[in-house]
Amino acid sequence: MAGAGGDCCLLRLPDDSLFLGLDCSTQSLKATVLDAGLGIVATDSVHFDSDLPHYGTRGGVLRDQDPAERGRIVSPPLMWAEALDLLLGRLRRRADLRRVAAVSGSAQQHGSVYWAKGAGAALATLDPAAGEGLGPQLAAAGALAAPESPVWMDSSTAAQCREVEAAMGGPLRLARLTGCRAHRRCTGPQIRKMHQTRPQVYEATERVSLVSSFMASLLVGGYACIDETDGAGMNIMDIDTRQLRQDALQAMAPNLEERIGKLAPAHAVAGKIAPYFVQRFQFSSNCLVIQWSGDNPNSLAGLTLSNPGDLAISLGTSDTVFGVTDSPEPSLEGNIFPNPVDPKTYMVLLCYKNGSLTREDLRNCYAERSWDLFNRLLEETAPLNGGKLGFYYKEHEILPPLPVGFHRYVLKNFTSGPLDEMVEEEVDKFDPPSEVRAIIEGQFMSMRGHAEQCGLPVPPKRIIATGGASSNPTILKIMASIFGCPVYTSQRSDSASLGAALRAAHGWLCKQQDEFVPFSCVYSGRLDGTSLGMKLSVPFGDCEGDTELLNNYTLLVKKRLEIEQKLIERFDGRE
Ligand code: ADP
Ligand code: XUL
Repeated sequence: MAGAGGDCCLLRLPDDSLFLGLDCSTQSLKATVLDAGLGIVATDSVHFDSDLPHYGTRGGVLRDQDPAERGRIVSPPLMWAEALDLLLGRLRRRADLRRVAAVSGSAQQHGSVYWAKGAGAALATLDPAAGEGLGPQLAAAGALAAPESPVWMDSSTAAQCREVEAAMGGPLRLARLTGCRAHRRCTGPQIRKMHQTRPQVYEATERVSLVSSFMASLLVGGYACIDETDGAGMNIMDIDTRQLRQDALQAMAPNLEERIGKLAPAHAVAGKIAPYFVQRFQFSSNCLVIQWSGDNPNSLAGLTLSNPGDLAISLGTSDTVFGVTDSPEPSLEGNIFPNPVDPKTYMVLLCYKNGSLTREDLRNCYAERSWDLFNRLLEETAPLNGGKLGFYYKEHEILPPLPVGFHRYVLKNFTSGPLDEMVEEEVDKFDPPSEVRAIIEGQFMSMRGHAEQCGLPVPPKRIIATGGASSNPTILKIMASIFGCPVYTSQRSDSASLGAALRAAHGWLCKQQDEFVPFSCVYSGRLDGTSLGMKLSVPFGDCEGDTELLNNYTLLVKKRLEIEQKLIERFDGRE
């Protein structure tokens, strides 16, 4: 038996088995299928806007134009259900789903799904023989109390966040108890808002799922638990004991505990796959569904991040920065989540709302909608951008908390310091190449400054970059210069669905052993030459001038944080 400290080498995944990982992210549902040697057998994806246009989403979401609910951003859960049918239908042509021993998943964090009374029973009786798939069957059964789920981008809960923080003894106390202050996207304040503004929905709700447990519920044909890792993004779980806190539940909404159900560890089995999937897609009836979790925790697993000196940066719809720690110190800026593959450690995470979609907007505006031209403009401009600093908030930003707006400054004495002689002048616009460099440099400078403040390793030993924009080497080069370390990437930029596939294998092994086994048992000795291999994308320190440039960025980072602070004071509380 290979217990927590035992010999992993004795554990094997059966030779003919496959492990399926899904990632229900903001813009798409993606899949990675791994074989027992951790080679990638198939990948596929469904893009919500283009593959399921009848839901009318842009970037996977719908925006409420009602000024009374400024910042409301939602997605239709039936779209995610329909995407699951569509993706599995495509995937079965590429992989033998009968061989899938376990499936697990990843999903955008914080989003809440409101199941109607009786939905648990409807889930158990989904009909594989019906011409209609999951979406129409759930709709016909009236399974949802709300047709729209507020997602992580929603920022309409400012009032609820204030109320919750006041009830819990202030933002820092709430962060220390639950892993983060009441950020607007956190599920607890979102549920509170549903209870206050749509009481009929809350009353009709039998169960609240996260996006992760919603998808797992479809797969097991009944309510799946929320996992302890994704559950930490709700403000209702005690970050030390991983139990729901009565005081926090009460601060959100009445009778919430019965609507949340129990929490489960991320490596636990949620159940066997439901007959609907066995008959419709030929899964084996023994296929295990391992608890789903959040996309950032799954990325952490997919990048096999375990070294405290490593920093991961994900450039997806959101930009996130995260690392592993065994002594978390909750702060007002970041989030602490339990590590989904190691019960002894935690992940520290910073989240930016203005990630890829804001970069795309600037690309469309200044680079003729082309990443190639965008990169050429980056290459034509000099590092430090002639002292031009840009702040681009197409969406209400999480970090720093600032309303929609673009702010541009030109600094005098930007290379020589000292800081108080580096004076900024606000301007209306830059030339197009400088705009492009300003958004990229600005984001990495902000990440570096805030990572340091949250106790993440700066400079890191190395950065592992992931997410859609990590496929862009010109962007990664700027990341290396600003952080002062080499940047690595994995074979595929979709570490979340890869992480989910690895977690499926991990959960399967834990079930076989009847106890938790170290995650490294899944990949021990196989980091190179498999889907997990990392490659050095950008070295650091080899070129003359690297260190001098880094010192200049160090000064600019300080200046940027100073300007950010002034902006926060200027826009104090404005929506
Ligand atoms: P998510 O999983 O959060 O939905 P992804 O990680 O799939 O998002 O990233 C999608 C984003 O990747 C797109 O919105 C796009 O802007 C960005 N992207 C794709 N290719 C490039 C590129 N070459 N350069 C910069 N960004 C890119
Ligand atoms: C993390 C967060 C985002 C979403 C995006 O706290 O809100 O990264 O998980 O998918």
